[in-house]
Amino acid sequence: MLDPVVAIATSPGESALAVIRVTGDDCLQIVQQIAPGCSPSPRKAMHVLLKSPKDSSPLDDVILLYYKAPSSYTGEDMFEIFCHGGIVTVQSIYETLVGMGCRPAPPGEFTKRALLNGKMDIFQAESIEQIVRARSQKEVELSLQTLEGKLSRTFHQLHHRFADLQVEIEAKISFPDDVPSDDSSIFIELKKCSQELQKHIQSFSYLKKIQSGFSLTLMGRTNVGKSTLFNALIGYDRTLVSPYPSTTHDYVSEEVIWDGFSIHIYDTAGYISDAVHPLDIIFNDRMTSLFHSSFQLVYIIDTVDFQNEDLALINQYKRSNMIIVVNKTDISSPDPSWMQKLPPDIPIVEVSAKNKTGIDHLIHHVTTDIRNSLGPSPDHYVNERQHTVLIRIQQILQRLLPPSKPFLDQVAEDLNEIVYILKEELNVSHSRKMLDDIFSHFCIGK
Ligand SMILES: Nc1nc2c(ncn2[C@@H]2O[C@H](COP(=O)(O)OP(=O)(O)O)[C@@H](O)[C@H]2O)c(=O)[nH]1
Ligand SMILES: [Mg+2]
Repeated sequence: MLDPVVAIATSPGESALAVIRVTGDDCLQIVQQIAPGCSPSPRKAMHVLLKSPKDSSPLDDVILLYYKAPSSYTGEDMFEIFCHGGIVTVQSIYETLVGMGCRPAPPGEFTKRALLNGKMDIFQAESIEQIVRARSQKEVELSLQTLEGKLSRTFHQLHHRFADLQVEIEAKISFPDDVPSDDSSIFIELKKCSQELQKHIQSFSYLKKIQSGFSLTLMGRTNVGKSTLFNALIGYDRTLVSPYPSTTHDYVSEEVIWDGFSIHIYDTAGYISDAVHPLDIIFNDRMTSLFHSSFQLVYIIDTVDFQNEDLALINQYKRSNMIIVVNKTDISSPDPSWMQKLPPDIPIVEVSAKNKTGIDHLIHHVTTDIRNSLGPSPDHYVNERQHTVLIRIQQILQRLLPPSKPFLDQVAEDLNEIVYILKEELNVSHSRKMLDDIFSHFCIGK
């Protein structure tokens, strides 16, 4: 076991509860000094009044959980103290423990110890941070697959395949008379490995897309109900709605999570067709770049006030991932003669933003467009660091595949390098620098 460390595992500020974690050598004796008379049983919650070891003044009324090594997150003796939230109690317990010899834990120290003690491998360790930092449910779902061990199995399988090839080639080079002279099976297997690698490399771009989220911009003439729809979509009254034209200036944005995806919705003042004022011209420029950079454009029409200008703007901004919303259908159904003028290849959704009808239908259209743009979801994904490792291997592999015609000696040499890289990834004793790099991005207490 390593020296004892302590960390506040929850965010600072007022809250019902906070969690303090202690792990390492002597942590049982240390905690017993602030929980006098308490002899904790492993994995059994205990209700305890913590006291200062100096003057026995009360620190807080808490729940203590003791995990005995090796059955703990870190693999060492470990405690979790569930105390009252807020600034004072949490800090006083934390400082008392530091005063008693617990070192403040650096970021990721608990997971780093779990890795060093063989409780998890590097992929699982990284997935924990990915879950904590996830911006969407989809990312959590995929990170949980890595935590469960899918990515570890992928790297192990790749390592086995390359190591088998390595043995086969070494045999061909050392005993050319004893093994078949045809090398084609080796190159077929190398190609298959390269295709497999490519699949995992591509999972990173899937991750990047879901991490950066999607943007949706509401567009349309003034008073068609953009802000009303915006508020209906985000679920509360964020922007001002009024019957007066130009209520919204500039644009406002809010994030929603639909179907596990993070989406930034922009409410705009639309587009000023007769702009002459310099401010209106600047505003139009900003709107235009927002329309172009948005993943999804939602053009809103007022069912009782459909204008030629709507048709002109729709045709001007027509593109994929565009939806036409016919709003205010609580007042009247859309006029069929107008509807037939709309481009037939853009989906149309009828809503009443005021009564919040048709909203689910609109959301369904948006999430379907997101899914279509992403393509099939990978089973799990690689993060940036793992992506760099796979790219490095793929670059080496490319030297061995057509149109190159390498000698077996060259193949053997390159395979040695690939096997070495994969071994380094799977090895429990990673270099200190690699661990420091990885864990420096973690949260404190994780
Ligand atoms: N009847 C009805 N009125 C609506 C609906 N959506 C918006 N409005 C009204 O239309 C006016 C303009 O709405 P607003 O959201 O500010 O439009 P914006 O200028 O496009 O942002 C307000 O008086 C809203 O109450 C709707 O679905 N039905
Ligand atoms: Mg508005």
